[in-house]
Amino acid sequence: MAEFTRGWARREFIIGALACSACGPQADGAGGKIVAGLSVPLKEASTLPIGTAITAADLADAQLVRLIKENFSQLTPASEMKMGVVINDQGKLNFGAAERLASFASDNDMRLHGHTLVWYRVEPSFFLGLADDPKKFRAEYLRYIDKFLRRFKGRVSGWDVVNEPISADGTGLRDSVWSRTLGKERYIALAFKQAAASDPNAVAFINEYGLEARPAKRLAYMRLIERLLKKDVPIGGVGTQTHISVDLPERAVADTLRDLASFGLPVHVSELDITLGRGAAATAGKLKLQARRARQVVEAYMQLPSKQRYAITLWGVRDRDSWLRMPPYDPDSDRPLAFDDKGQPKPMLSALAAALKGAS
Ligand code: 9MR
Repeated sequence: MAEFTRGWARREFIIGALACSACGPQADGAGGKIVAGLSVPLKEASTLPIGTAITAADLADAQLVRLIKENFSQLTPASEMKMGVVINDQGKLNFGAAERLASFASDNDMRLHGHTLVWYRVEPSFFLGLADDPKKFRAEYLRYIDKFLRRFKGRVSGWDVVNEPISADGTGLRDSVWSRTLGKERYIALAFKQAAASDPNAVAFINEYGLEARPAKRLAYMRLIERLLKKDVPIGGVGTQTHISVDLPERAVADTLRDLASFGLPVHVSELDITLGRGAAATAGKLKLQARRARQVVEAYMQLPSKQRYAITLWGVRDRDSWLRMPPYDPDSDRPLAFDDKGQPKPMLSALAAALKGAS
């Protein structure tokens, strides 16, 4: 994708505590109607890439594969590009599972989105073993990123280079083996610099969750991005996972996307799902509200300048495949995605398709 290059990192960016809606209270307003009964395959309704996330094991599920081929034009490996899968205890890299998903994407004309190089939740024992030798640790860290990016160069449109850098309380930075060994923010800067050197054409994303419901966390994320860009760290795109709830205030997604777009970089709605709430029954009312939230995501995204629209990615296909259905979340009842447990389209799918079609 030539249009998404690192040139973006040099663009003017404005955040201003000032112009940023993360800094103020959120409004609750009225919305429009959902077009009922419209069921167009998502990717046909859309001019922008519509992604989903799957695991390599999912490739054995014929129904899932059919739904993906029909509806999605971009693929994010849910696990297979994470360090926990790729690197063994001796530091040897195994790209077998990542390659299977990359082949599936290319066989089906889908763009591949790389997820994720550096994440506080994955601290491989190989790196933990090097933590008392920061020089070696740093060299291996950079080698890892370099090897990965060079291998997938030309096949990946963008990378989540650093995932979830903001602390759980939303005010500071994550503590991890990466931050402790390489420096609080330095590990992020190093990763982006290496990514730019190893694959200058892939959009290098920073990615975070919880930005819609928690304006203070959004502000911390934006401040971090601002500090890094000011130091010429080549961040190429801004991701918002968008794991949201049906109960989110009406304007929260639009405010978030507008704030994040203020850097002038491509924005990725990178892991969209909409929880009904733990243990909530899937009533018609809840599903309608879910559809309305989905429509709002697309409509808000379409307000961004076209060059900043990288993709909207749903984090899974059928409700039963969602991470929210795994323990310790809600194994029995949540319905966060666009297809139900049987693979049938939900009101959320119609709403997404109608909003994408309306905007095209
Ligand atoms: O959905 C993913 C699940 O299949 C994996 O087991 C899990 C751990 O690797 O990660 C899940 O995806 C997460 C994503 O990588 C980052 N944002 C939160 C997602 C849900 O936990």
